[in-house]
Amino acid sequence: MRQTWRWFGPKDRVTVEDARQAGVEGIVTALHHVPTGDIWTPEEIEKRQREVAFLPDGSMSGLAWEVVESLPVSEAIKTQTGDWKKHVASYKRSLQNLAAAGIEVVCYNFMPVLDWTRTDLHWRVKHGGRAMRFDLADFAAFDIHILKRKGAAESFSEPVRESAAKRFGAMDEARRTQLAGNVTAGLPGAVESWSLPELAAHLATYDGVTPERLRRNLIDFLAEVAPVAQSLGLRLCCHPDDPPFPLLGLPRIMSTEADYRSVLDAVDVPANGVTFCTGSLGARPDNDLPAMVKNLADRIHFVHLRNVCRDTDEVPCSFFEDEHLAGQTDMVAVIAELLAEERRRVSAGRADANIPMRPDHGQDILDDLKRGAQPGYPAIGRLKGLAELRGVMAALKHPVLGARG
Ligand code: DNO
Repeated sequence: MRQTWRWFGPKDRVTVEDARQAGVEGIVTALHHVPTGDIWTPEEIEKRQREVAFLPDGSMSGLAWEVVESLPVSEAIKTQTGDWKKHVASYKRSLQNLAAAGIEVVCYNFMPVLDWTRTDLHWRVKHGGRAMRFDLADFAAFDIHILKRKGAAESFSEPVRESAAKRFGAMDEARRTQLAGNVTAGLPGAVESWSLPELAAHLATYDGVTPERLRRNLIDFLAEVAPVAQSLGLRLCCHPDDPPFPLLGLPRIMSTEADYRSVLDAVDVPANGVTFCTGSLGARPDNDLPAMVKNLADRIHFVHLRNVCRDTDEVPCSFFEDEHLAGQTDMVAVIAELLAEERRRVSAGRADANIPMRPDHGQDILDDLKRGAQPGYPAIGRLKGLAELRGVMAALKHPVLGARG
């Protein structure tokens, strides 16, 4: 697998030089500053390519921008309202500009209103480091008591509602503000950040948008852009919902294998593919991740490897981001399936046999606790994850093990 590393651009406190020392082969980034719906121009793309290729002292980094994460899909496209047709046209143009710049893999998501969501960004784990956590009772406390969304209480079970009321009662003002900020202010890479009234207004735009409707809108979008991507030699890959269940009464439609299957089959071109994120999909006990890799294999264009530990086996549930080889996802089995797919691609003569992966998220450990990098994207925690994953890949590819297995 091709080892890549997410970089948020010049403001990222984990630099391209750091990525180089981590030993990665390529960079994953985006033009986070371009408003959603606008065209990514050749000039802006080239500028970011230079920022990746050259270190501050003017020497070459030896790294290139290989994967876009993300080329965001506007709310207008998701709801098919307002300027959505114009945004689709801009999206196609951005794809053309990326292809002309030599970038082939483009990740996006189709989560309404919120991208990934956590209630704690620096939750203390047993070893004293910090990790991200999604706590269902805290989330319910936000939804019912802070946002005060109509219908919120009914979206949770009675025990969760009760814990939420207790939690909310015990929270001081600072924690309430922090919790609201964690949910609404947009985590790294998320394109939008809302105030509470703005969030409520955006939620209202989904009144009457059923999961079936949202899926149809995604398919309509892909019917437009996937053939363009295909003709340009690009690979589009949809990131799963994170967490993989509905929140705030919004539909979520990319949470399971069946969700992916229906969308891949509906627009049946190789460029319509999957970002296989083990951390997102792993937050549902009914997702069998190694089996999902096997079944979706030929359309997996990009991989995020990380692990979660769920508190219970219910959907929805609370979870925290565990170490890459801990948690409930059988990471060795997932990687074995991915390597098997790479071998199949080699035999089929596919040019995309080396699938880009990145160590996704990491716990804050050691000096990460002082660096103040983007939540979930520390230097050392990610490097530790990458080192462990690299060990698994090396072992699984070793001829001795291959011969025995
Ligand atoms: C979180 C990320 C997501 C992802 C987008 C892709 O760490 O994996 O924000 O970048 O959902 O569109």
